[in-house]
Amino acid sequence: MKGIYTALLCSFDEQGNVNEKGLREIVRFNIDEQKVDGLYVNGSTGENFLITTEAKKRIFEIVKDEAGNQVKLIAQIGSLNIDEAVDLAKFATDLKYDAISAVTPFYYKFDFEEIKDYYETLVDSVENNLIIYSIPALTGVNMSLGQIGELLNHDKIIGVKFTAPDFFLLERLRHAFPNKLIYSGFDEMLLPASVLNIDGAIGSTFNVNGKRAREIFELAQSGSLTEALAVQKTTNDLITAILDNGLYQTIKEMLKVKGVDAGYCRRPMKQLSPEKIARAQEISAKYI
Ligand code: MN9
Repeated sequence: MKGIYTALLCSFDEQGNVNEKGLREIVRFNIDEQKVDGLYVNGSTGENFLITTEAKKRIFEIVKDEAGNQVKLIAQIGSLNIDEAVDLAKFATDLKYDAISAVTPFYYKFDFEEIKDYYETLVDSVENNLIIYSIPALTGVNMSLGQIGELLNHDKIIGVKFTAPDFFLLERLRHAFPNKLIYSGFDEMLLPASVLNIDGAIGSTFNVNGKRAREIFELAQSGSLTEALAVQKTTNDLITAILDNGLYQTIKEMLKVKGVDAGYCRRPMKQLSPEKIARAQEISAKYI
């Protein structure tokens, strides 16, 4: 389960429905062109928190059907509705997803006992392993080393997607849990995370920059830090340009330049203006 995983975008039509043909093309582009090791399905990048349960299931089905066993598949099933999360965990497990992952429950200020109950309920509901999805900047949920450790002590909780700029905590986690999977979640910080011996990375920008991400990760592992930094610098020029123009919308427009029908983002995410579409096309021409 180690390696470079794309946080998969989903293609939606202008009405916000899943565009199956476009989603299949995004899967193919990631496997065939970006050569990633796996796909993280229905995460933030997949606009998971904006769609119905039915759409989430359809996306799990389409991605599994298109990817088969060519790459590893992780299903993000976390939800504030714990019954929905259990239902999705079973659904993805039946489809033979390699692991499930769940975002920390957010919005209400759950205490750790509640967070632990949520994870145990999810992982005990299926014959599958679970990866914690920690993204404090979006959820407001900050767990300590001891708390993450308490979750990781469960046999079937096999790792964490660590999307936080806290390298002290990341190093302590790595040290404390040499046999658990730690994935870096901020693409712009892949090099420093790789230096700390992470097992892989999961990122939105890998939809268009997966090859450079792999270079950074592998160069760091082999100790070629100067070379790795040069690739991270180019990557960060690209990420800066993407973030300035609108994250998911810009990645979708970049994919369209490559012939991938990446579609639209769902409301309330806005559409790009014609000027921003032109800018996304320039970014695509420059970096992919
Ligand atoms: O899955 C992604 N997080 C979000 C990880 O989209 C919220 C990252 O890949 C970021 O999009 C990326 C840009 O900041 O690092």
